[in-house]
Amino acid sequence: MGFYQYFIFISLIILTVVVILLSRSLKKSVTAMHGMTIIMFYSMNVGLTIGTLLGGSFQGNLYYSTIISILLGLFIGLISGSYFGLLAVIEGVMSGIMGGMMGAMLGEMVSQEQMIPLVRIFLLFSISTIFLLVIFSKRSDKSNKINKLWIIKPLIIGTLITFYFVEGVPFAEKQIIFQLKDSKIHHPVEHTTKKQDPTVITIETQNMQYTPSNISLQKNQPVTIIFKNHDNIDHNIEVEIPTINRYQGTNHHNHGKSENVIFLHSEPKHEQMISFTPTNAGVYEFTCKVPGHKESGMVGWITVR
Ligand SMILES: [Cu+2]
Repeated sequence: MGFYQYFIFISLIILTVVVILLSRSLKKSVTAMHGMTIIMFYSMNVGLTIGTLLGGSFQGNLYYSTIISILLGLFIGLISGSYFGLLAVIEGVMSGIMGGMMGAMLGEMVSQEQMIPLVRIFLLFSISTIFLLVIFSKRSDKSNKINKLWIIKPLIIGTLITFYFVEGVPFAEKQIIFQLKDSKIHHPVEHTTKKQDPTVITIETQNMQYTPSNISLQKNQPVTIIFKNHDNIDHNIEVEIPTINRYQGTNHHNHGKSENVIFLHSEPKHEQMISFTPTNAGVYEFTCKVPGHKESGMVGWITVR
């Protein structure tokens, strides 16, 4: 948890207080149906914001980020729906749980750089709840008392929200982007300049990328592949390639893969290795089988000559 995470959490706490206060003053001029819809919208988006943020920040710990996001979503739905009655509370609680759960999975599956714009989108939706409350309350309002009040207030609220998104959010995002860059500088992936035995090839993963992603092997020449995972999340390599003399050094699990499938799975900050001799020339695609990782760019190619 860094500055960015606290910034988003404090924003959500302030926003929830604003939504609750608005609900209290507008509950008479908002219909039950509108109230339910607004609370569903709010809880779902806050759940998604929290879930994406926690899922992305604690990658590799999907269980904990999901549980915490669900509990926070539930709590937000419970307190924000309270002025609109029991149905709004039920709606809010369920939406908060669902948003938190889906957000956590989303945050787990994307890279930390991709998490930042997603959090911003869900945050923007969450804040839009203020406008929904104002719009729906006006429509059903019979007296002009509240309307007069809201001639000035939309300007103030609009200005505050614009300032928040133009100055506040980018400032907080810069802090986490610095952190992410910093972690890359302090733990650099050693690139291929190191002289290595030609029969030992190291494939490393960092930020959902294989380095190198293109490797060349000699037909009928034994090779050892070392798979080093620098990320905070599990990764693997699976490739269908005809081989003989397969010897899997450190991976003791039998994954039930067929004869011609090479499979290396590595936990965060761990490494695995396998030795084999490729027997057929060709180009073989390898990918990470963790859901979403191939789509995020975890693809590479082995060329056997
Ligand atoms: Cu992966």
